[in-house]
Amino acid sequence: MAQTDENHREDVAGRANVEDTPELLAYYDELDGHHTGALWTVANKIEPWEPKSTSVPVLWRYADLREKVLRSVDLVTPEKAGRRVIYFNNPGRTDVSAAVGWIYAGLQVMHPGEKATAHRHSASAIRFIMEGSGAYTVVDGHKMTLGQNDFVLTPNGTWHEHAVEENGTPCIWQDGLDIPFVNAMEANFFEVHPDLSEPVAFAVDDMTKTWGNAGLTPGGGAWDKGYSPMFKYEWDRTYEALNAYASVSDPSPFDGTLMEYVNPTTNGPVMKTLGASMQRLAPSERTKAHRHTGSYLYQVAKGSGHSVINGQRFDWTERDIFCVPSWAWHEHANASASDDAVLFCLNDLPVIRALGLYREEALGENGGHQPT
Ligand code: 1HN
Repeated sequence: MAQTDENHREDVAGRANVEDTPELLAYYDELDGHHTGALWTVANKIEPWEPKSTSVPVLWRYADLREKVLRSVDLVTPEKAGRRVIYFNNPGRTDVSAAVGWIYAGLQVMHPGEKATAHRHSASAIRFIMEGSGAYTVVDGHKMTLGQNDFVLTPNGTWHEHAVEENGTPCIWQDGLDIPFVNAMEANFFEVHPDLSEPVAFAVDDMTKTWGNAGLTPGGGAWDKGYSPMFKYEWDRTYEALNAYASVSDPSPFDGTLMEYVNPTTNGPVMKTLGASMQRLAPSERTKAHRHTGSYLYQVAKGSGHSVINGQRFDWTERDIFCVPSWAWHEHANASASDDAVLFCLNDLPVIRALGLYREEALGENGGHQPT
């Protein structure tokens, strides 16, 4: 869907359009010798008419990856590896380890009785729990039990460690971090806990039980950190909220029924750099295509269906992961006529919005659908 209108041609007045001559080439060499360059040789590249993501749409099938992730358990220990993770490598990105845009993601596995040491870093992280029982994570002394489809925060600067209880089962979850972004900002610090572990200092799941009570906040409760005090958002209550909202509202033509995870003390994003949402597609629902700035990594929390991303169809089922790069056309469809489908989405919208870079556009052709 290349833009072909007048304003998007490269040879319009006001756009750099200088042809090489032997004299100019010699001049460029001279500039290069002084660590400089002529802007008109790069202007059209560094000022594209519209965002040009180097990330490509990708679907990572859990059916392909699950066995590979589990195999890593026989190959490396968490002690040696630090974290035992298979990360998503967007084929359009060779410069950094990124799933899409400036978002890193991977699948982490831990067996019963294993423990990953405590550390902290400037990057912020989320976990989305995929399978297994007995896993827990400790964030700044707050221990949280991890259940399927729970969404968990590790805000920047917080100590965190993970483990699976002896009587648990192998556990797999998705990690998502703003690592590529924080590295691009050249602001990342990393520290291993001096004791390799952090004591549990509060009642288990206290943050969710304190801050996760719809419409109610603790009396005298004060929280002034730049991230949500609710470190864990449980699936049951998320799904309940989605269904309740869907029962009294019309779905968005582009997003179905979409709810954003928020910091209950501000109603703003859960962390400064990473945001997340959960979106429900009713039985047989098919959304219209739109595009917006920001990078998006989806995980299918429930059901099956397909998405069309920049004209390419991706069929998905539970636990599959796929990405929508910035400014890519996308639309989603639920394959089932009887069950809903639910998509978890990790994104960098807090950054995009805070910097005033959000922009959105609906597709006007073919009744709002992309040709495939
Ligand atoms: C990290 O701290 C974790 O704590 C997982 O589980 C993946 C990838 C890059 C940098 C830090 C974790 C990570 C990570």
